[in-house]
Amino acid sequence: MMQLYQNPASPYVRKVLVVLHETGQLDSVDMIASGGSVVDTSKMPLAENPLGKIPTLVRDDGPALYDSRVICRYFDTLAGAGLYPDSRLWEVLTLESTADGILDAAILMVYEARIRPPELHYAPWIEGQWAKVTRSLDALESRWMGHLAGPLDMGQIAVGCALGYIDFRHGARDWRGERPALAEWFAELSKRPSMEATVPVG
Ligand code: 99T
Repeated sequence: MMQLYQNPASPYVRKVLVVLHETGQLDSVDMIASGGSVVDTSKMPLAENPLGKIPTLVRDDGPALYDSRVICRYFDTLAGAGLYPDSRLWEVLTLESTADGILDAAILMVYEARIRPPELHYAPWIEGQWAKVTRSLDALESRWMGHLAGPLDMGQIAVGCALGYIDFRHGARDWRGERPALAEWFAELSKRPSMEATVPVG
């Protein structure tokens, strides 16, 4: 049985869980509770993933897989689910990269506040991270809505997980006001059972 090191607060883990839901593979994975940070690696799968991050997937027949992009594509391939259609592969991968970049910035903001001592907090750095998020959301609103309206693919799943994480950790910052199309799209996506079952907690 494969083992997925995971935590219900992690949006990268959520990408994998949504893929498992959407492709009917939940039963093929044992969920291993994990978590931590760069300063607390005691529950991280360090032997399997030297980066000390989750998600990490341990397989019976080969090296462990990481990161979320690799694991999601692996499960898509196992199921032949078509979440990376050839006809728009580069768009899907770039959309997933955009969503993951939003997450990277949003999480660095959380780590800055949670891990670094208050006297070392640097407001321009925090707002620079948030500017990455808002520029990316603007790009989604102005350039990607046509793609988002199409059949479900990995780019859409990643964007859904990114928006869910902004609500979860940065709920005080209103991202919907100036982006009505994206907000409406996210409200619809959130009704999918795979999204409802994986709402972040922690
Ligand atoms: O950075 C660390 O040392 C530990 N952090 C993580 O493991 C986070 C958990 S989300 N995961 C990643 O950074 C994975 C990124 C990778 N590129 C991927 O898998 O796509 C924790 C969120 C929270 O607690 O708010």
